[in-house]
Amino acid sequence: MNSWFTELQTKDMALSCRVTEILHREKTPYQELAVYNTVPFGRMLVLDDIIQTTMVDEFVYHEMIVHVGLNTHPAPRRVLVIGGGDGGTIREVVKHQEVERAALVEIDGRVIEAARKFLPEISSGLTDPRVEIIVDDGISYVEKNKNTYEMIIIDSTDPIGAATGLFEAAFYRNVAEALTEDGLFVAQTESPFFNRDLIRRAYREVAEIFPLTRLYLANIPSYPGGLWTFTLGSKRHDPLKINKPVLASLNTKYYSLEVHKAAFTLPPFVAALTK
Ligand code: AG3
Repeated sequence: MNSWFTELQTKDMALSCRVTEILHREKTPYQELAVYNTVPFGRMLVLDDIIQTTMVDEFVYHEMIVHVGLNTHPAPRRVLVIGGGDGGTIREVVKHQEVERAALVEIDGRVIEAARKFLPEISSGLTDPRVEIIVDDGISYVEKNKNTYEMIIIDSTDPIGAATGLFEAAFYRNVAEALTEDGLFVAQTESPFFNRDLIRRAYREVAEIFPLTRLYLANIPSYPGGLWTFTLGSKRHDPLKINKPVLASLNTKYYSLEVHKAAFTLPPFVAALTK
């Protein structure tokens, strides 16, 4: 097979990779879903022609969206993941023994099914008995659940279509209310090269609602520009003041206590987005 998959990362820039096999393709009620096997990234999950996660670099994203926040909170018992139907975020959440209940609220049940079938290494955590899977709209779910979670993780697609509401002030306010009094949240907030306005606006809105707001970075080569941001909003605990050890049982490949701290060291052009 000699075909290529191309993601138009911005309207003027593309990432192409050689596909060895089309494992799955379907039109769900929400989007076009595909799983390809590729030479550079191995199996990859693609939604509406946008790369969501790949076997080669998924660990960076999933470890960093989860462990920074969970290691910051002294006793995270209930965790909510919005989006993340592939299960990679949940897989990292359930590595924390103190987590008693982890809810996954994914709007498109087909993403969960495709991940179970074609990405078992990523979706493995979905079978953990502490996990509750809810196929629903995350925006209305957080509105209905108040004062419940120590941590909320927003593992969304890019801010286009249905996901735009996950990057808005009204949603962040509902997230704050769904958190317990010392809760915190982390959202993936795109590229500091190509989504500066979005990052700046999200940061400002979170900072208006949460006493503590921090931006941090990780390297994810299959995403536009490779360098990626996460925005953390916290009611009490500061990710820069953690003194929890990193449990060996987390078994991480990117996250460590040093990386946790280093991730908040922002190059000036990124720090400028927080001012
Ligand atoms: N969420 C998607 C991150 C955005 C990727 N953007 C892009 N390739 N243009 C990842 C979900 C993984 N659980």
